[in-house]
Amino acid sequence: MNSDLTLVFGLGKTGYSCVEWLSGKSPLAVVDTRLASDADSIPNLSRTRIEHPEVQLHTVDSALRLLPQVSRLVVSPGVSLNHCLVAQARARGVQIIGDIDLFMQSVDAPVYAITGTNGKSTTTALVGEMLKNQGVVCGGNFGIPALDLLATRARHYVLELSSFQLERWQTGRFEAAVFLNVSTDHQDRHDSEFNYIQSKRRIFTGCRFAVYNGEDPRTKPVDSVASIAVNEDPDWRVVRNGALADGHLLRAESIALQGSHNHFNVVAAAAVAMRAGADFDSVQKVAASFTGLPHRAELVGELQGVRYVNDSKATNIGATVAALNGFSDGHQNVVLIAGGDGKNQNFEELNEAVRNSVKCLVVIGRDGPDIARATQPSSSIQAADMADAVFSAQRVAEPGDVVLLSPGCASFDMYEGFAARGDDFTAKVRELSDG
Ligand code: UMA
Ligand code: ADP
Repeated sequence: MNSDLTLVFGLGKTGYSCVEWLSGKSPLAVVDTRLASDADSIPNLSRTRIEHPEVQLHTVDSALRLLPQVSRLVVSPGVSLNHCLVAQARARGVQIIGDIDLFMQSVDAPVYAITGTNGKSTTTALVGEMLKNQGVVCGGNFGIPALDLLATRARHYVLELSSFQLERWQTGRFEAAVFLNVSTDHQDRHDSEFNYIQSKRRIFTGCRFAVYNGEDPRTKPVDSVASIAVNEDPDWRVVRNGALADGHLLRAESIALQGSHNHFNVVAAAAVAMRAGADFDSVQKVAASFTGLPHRAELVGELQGVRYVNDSKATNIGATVAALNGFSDGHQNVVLIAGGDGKNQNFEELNEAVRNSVKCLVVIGRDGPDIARATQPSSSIQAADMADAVFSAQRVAEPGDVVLLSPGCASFDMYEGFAARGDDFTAKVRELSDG
């Protein structure tokens, strides 16, 4: 029996990009768990049937029977490597890879890769802006699957990489690799925090240049490589009055992004962009003009002296702590809306930040009540939905306060994703101002 079939596991954004890339190059089949039970909800199913009728579509059961013909299994990031199909494929000697391997096998320009628990997207976007005039494209976990970037002949590729993408990546080496920070996340998918950190550290494998967090040894490459340790290297650090990039001062008032965590992102981005050829002038201009991506500490509006901030992308405790520290005035001036799918996190890690800055905690979603129990805020409200949460927050907020949506949780118990949650918050705030 012929055994040169490539089987793509998952037909989301990544899976479809693999189908598009491999179509015509390799005999191809796709498996998706939802094909057996909920095929209508698979976003790219009809597109695959129409555009790639030659691609075989399989349930997990039929894919298991197909394994003797399969030489490589391309596993989407959302699929656990412990899945029985992956385990059985591995046992048969099938090569297990991800889309980043297919990308690295074909790309012919330097690739800069960025990981960390928080700040990946912001740092990726900053590097993209700093290299804007130098033929750069950005993607990966950032939203555009890596393989789709190959449609553009670029001089530089910047990839945001998640722990899921990194744990299955095997091929190639990055021109520069960045590991920003670690806090608890994705404990529902990685067996332990150690495994989560190990997955992220794989980013440094064979890299030519490393950028890491000088204050967190867990982000440091194991092998010796040219590197910058942000906040340890005297020329690359966040300082009281701004940030230093290659020893040049970016004054705080000339950095558009707020908060020391964002200043850290600016320094890390500058380290990569300057390595890739950007000059300090470009770094300075971007630092002054880049106000941030949507759903990350985004100011939605100000009503009766209260600022409303959408930080829906804060899907873990570390991000919520950074937001609370950023918006705290040293008193309890934040009305925090938090909750959702808690991914088995220990919410007690929020205690100190909640104690220091939260006037009232408004909880939403499945695990919201756990946050209230774990953090014991001075006051808390259980909201039925986002409309109720925004309305309740408005009632307790006083001039000078901030109503902050920074859930510290994934959104999937209530929404399709963090963007839908942030859009809902924004819409409900706008209704307040219309009403
Ligand atoms: N599927 C199965 N079996 C499973 C799990 C999923 O068949 O056990 C199928 C689903 O039915 C669905 C498809 O796989 O049809 C979805 O694949 P996916 O979950 O890998 O998602 P993609 O649409 O391919 O999007 C992925 C990233 N998603 C995840 O890692 C969960 C996107 O990151 C990324 O933008 C995209 O690839 C392009 O690279 C999103 C994300 O939430 C933003 N990332 C996490 C995060 O940032 O915290 C890691
Ligand atoms: P990621 O892509 O890693 O999720 P984002 O740039 O989208 O990172 O930001 C996600 C969340 O983390 C936002 O709530 C943002 O305010 C917060 N954040 C951004 N940079 C950092 C950082 N360096 N440390 C901690 N939190 C951060």
